[in-house]
Amino acid sequence: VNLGVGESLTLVVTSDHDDEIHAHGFEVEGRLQAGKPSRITVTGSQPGLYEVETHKPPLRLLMIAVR
Ligand SMILES: [Cu+2]
Repeated sequence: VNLGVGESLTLVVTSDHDDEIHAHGFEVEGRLQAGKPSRITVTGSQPGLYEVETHKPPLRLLMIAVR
């Protein structure tokens, strides 16, 4: 996913188990409750390539390229 500096992106994520979602580089974290959609919003600031992952277990969901 590409994101311009100053642009925002909202992700809606539904997990089948309780988990945490973490957008590295943006330092945005959210709690995922089994079966319930959760949303996090990130805003591009520093150009780079950043990972969005869950923690239980560690799972890469997507990469965000800020340009
Ligand atoms: Cu993390």
